[in-house]
Amino acid sequence: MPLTWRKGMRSAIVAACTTLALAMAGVLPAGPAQAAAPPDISLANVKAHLTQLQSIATANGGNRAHGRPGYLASANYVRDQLNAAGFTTTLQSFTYNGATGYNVIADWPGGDPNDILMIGAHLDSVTAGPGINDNGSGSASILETALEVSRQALQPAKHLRFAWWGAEELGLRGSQFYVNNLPAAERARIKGYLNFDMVGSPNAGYFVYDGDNSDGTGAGPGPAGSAALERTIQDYFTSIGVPTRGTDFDGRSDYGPFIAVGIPAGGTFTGAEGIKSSAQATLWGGTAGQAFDVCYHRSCDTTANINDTALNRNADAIAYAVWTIATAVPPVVVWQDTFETATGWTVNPGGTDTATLGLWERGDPEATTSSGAKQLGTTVSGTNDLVTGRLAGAAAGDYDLDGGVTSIQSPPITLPTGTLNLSFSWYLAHGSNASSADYLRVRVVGSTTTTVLNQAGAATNRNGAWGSTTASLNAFAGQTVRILIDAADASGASLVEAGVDDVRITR
Ligand code: PHI
Ligand code: ZN
Repeated sequence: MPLTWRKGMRSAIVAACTTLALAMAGVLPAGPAQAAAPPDISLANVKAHLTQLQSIATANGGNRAHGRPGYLASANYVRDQLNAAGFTTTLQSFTYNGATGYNVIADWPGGDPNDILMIGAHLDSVTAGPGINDNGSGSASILETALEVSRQALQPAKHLRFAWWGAEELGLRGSQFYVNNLPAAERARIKGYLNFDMVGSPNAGYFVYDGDNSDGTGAGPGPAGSAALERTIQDYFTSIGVPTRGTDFDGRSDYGPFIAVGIPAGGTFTGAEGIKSSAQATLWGGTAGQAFDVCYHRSCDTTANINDTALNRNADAIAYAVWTIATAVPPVVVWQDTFETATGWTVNPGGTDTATLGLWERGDPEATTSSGAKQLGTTVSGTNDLVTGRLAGAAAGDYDLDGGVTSIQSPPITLPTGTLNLSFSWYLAHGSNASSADYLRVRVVGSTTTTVLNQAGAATNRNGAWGSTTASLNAFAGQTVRILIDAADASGASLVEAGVDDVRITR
């Protein structure tokens, strides 16, 4: 970044950053949380780290910039604290602009190595000043959070990895180097990245990265899972009664390289050179018509350039997110059927079915097409699924569902108590000769009956495509239930096909 800000520069940078290709694939984080109680992070401790970073800058020409001695001293300060607290640390070096830069990477031993939550902040300043808000604030907040993980001897379900990035101010150089050098297998293990860049701005706003693109501005949504990270952070601010607003994934901080490879991201931001509007001043207090951080990238970004309230709230939000996400108990599969083997499903359990052809069966389905895919020859997992007549026949209308209703019932399933979810994959396909009387329906039958899927046909062409449905089974906790699936071609001869696969109940 140039040292002086010129009119129009931000929009130019935003445009450039927004054109970065953002891979949108990703893996959702584990489901419902049952987290360990998040701690209150000590503001005094966070500020003590800022005092140290200020002293480092003061002793090294007034900055902590890439390639300057104040940067390496900052990296060593952070790393020493983490080593003493039991983290496994790495000083990852890279070269940029003819100077050596460093990322500090700190792994907390334990947790699922295939389910990593990363938390990062850039540790470099610009050359103009000590960079205490930008980004001593994020660096100190995640450092104190990591030290609290150690004090509590936290045993999270997820593996925790903290990172302090070098050369962010020169274009995300450290985080880009880290992501570029991750082996593909290791990249796939990182299920989420939380970024904290400027979290103590003197004229603070409370911004949360807009993972779901609910604001509809700038870049699109983050990779799948980003919305859940945004919600978790928002939950904390809601709990303390502080309203938040979204901030676009414009690519101006170290989440950029992560979302570009499909890793879900989230985080907070209290504002930089942008001007606080009067609406924002009404919402949060502070001064309308003034920058969130008047000392952004200036020599006055010192320990005097910190809003303690904003810093305190954000440090606590970081700990809340880390504890909530990393200690969430991953859902346990209570029961599942992938239909690879016979487990005791019963066709026509009530003896009242009227279908004459295409009755439910378990098997290896043959594909049919008629104005597009109808019966799917592929399953969601393995070779077999539940299908309305697995054979294709000579024409799509052979072995499709005809004549009325076909039903199939699972064996009895004894549910434990607790928070239960049912999920399954399904499709309904029909020709334009079908009608709204045709359907695919899935019900759960216990002491009461709940319909979890009721997909009606229509007099239009609908191609077969696997989708999935999730429903709560909390109302059936502790009961023995059966899953009842029926499909109907109820409006005279028309082309109707249906399939179900991977029925799973998790707690
Ligand atoms: N976060 C700094 C530096 C920066 C600008 C980094 C643009 C990346 C990009 I793309 C800033 O916003 O000024
Ligand atoms: Zn900056």
